[in-house]
Amino acid sequence: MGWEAFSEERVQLISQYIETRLDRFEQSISKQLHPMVEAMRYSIQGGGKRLRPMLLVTAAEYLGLPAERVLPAACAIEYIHTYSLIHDDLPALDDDDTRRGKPSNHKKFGEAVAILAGDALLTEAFSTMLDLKENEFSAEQVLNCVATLSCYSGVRGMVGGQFLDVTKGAELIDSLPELEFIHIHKTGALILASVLIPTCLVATDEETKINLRRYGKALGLAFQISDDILDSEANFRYSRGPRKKPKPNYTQLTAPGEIRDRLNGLIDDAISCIDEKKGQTLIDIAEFIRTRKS
Ligand code: GRG
Repeated sequence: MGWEAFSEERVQLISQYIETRLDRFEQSISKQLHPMVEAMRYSIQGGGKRLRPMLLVTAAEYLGLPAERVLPAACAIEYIHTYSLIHDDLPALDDDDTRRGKPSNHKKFGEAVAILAGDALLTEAFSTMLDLKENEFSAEQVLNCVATLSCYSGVRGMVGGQFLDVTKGAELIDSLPELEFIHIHKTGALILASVLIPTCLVATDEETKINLRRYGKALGLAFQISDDILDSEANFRYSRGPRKKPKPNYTQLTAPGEIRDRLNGLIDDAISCIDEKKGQTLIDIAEFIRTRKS
């Protein structure tokens, strides 16, 4: 099976699980709360690439775990990612009217509901992660997944990176290491968590763990760099209207050729950590990030 067909099949499997999980959740709560679930569903079904759950499932398969067994963890990571996008679009943060080609959550449901939809996805992520218990993992393994998700999505990871991004301001970030520190946390941490979580679920030798960590770290930063490149190449993509604050960006601190070199270096490094005999899909994902157009 080629990469595209495989990726489509995987995205379908993940999306199907996400929908079923949300349906089950809706059925378990009072009818008067169903509009809350509608706001959660609106963003989670919003046509994202499902990159993080794809990575999680693929890293799990690399370690010998079937995709189906880790779907609760894949769903949890997409919930966290989606909550972060809903909150990032709010007027207090990035003030974006659209997301994934449609009105952002607060434009559709209002700010108060959007804040709560993000909060709900964040909390449900941890409850979803606990569903791993149904797939014959031990309590200790599941707890380690919860600890990893909480570490990389919280202040030590994504939230911390976002805090620095918001409070420092583009004009105060004047060096590449400083910019990369923010990107490694804001965007990279969740991508790294996606490949680390499967290592909590199966006995993994130290060398493989170290290599997967290096792969995830390199890929996380590479993803943000590719995002900056896409931003600078297609102004319309995230055109920053008059309401928006300038964002720290690679293109402001490096020459165009240098950004590409940094991206290529990171992707090559990520690929070098993977055993190509069993990790072709992890390599394909890295190559996708090198050349992605969306
Ligand atoms: C609000 C706590 C909090 C955190 C927000 C990641 C983030 C932190 C904000 C998103 C800002 C942004 C657009 C960063 C660029 C990289 C990025 C995360 C892009 C969106 O991810 P994709 O391309 O999105 O995987 P899809 O829609 O495909 O899921």
